Amino acid sequence: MRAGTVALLASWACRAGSQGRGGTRPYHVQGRIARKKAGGAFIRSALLLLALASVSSFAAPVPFDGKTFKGRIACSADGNHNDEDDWAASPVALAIFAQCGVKDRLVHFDYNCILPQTDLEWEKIHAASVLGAAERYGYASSIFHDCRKDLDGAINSIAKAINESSAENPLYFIVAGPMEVPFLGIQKSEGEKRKFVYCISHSRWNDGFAQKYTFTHTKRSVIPSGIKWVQIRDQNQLLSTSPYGRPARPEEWRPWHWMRDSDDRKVRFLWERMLVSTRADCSDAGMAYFLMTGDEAAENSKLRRLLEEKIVPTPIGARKHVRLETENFLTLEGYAVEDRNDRQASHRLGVKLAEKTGRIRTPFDQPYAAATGNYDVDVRYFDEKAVRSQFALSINGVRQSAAWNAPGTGQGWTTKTIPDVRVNLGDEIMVEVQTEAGATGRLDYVELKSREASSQSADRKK
Ligand SMILES: [Ca+2]
Ligand SMILES: [Ca+2]
Repeated sequence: MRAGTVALLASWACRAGSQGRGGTRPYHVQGRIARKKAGGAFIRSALLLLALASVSSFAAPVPFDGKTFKGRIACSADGNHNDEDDWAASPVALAIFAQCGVKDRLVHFDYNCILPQTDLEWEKIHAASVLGAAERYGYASSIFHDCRKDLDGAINSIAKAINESSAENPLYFIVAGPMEVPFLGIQKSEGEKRKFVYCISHSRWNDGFAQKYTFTHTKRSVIPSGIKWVQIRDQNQLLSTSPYGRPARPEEWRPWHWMRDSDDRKVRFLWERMLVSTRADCSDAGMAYFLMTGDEAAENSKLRRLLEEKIVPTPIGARKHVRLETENFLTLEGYAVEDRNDRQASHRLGVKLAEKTGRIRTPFDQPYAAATGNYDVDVRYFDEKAVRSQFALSINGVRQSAAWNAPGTGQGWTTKTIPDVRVNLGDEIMVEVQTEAGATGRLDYVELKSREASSQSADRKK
């Protein structure tokens, strides 16, 4: 199902006049313009604009092309309670940036960011990890902030980094701890700068949804303010070789022996910090690897290639699959985030109706995504027994298929695929729901799956 050609042209015409990726885009207006001005002259001028516009002006936000990093990087890590894994993950993340040659792009790094509880000994050990890696890999010490010693410094540093952002100089903010400190920094920043900030997360814990802690804020405290949320897959699956809650066993250490046996003292330091953590887990560093590559599947061998063999990976350009968690949509209308720790739901989070009807909307603005692409779009929704719900997907206000009904057979999470949907960066993705009384209209995610191998390779060359 293809968006109307005219709407598409109008969309392109509007985009050509906008001020780059971060410009305000009148999503709904685009559809209306399309319908009103579908005359030949308009189409001709739209085609002309399309022809004249350089491809690069719509280029995908590819933060790193293997040589140059476009924008800046900030990180917030915990490590002072709950899990020792950041004692290893923080140094590995710093090693990844340094080995990619972008350490001057890191403008903020706060650590020990769990505020409700702490452990003084853990704070010291994590500080030794962070500052030890900073010294060995040659970072400026002024960008590092211990949240337990200088919370104001951490908050002011985040706000400063955000305030210096623009469409040409975005901030990629890796969230490797809960949301309290990032929230305080974001709250202190200038509101109109937040749309140039991409928060990257891979876990519901970091998103602020923890069972054993009472956090005041979650990612929803910042998403409606215009922060872009980038949820990559759970990095524990590939980068943690021992489970949470107990020390690693000998066979679980084995995959990391290349660190132990390295000729590079900096790499041996990473091994030492992993040993100290007792956990064979640097999963939060997977977000740093993603930021350098667009690859959501960082694994041991890829880290070895970069950190030990010093081979900088070629970024993938545009991701073939981009999953947008519904809980991260910019605008929830009649909807609220639902945290019932549902292991069947992606990231164990979703949204459900707070009213009888509702819709969720978000601009498609993700790093390592094609500027324009044709996708099969999965919408994952919940089928409830004996209750009817109807769902519909729209791009820029244009329906992409007939609305579909949940079967009402109680089969639970169900995926509807809408084939061949054209989506440009900046387009608004919307899911609308109508239900009978008592239905929840649960939604888990919307996933864009590229159909275009040819355009993927074209994007890779950019
Ligand atoms: Ca962490
Ligand atoms: Ca979800």
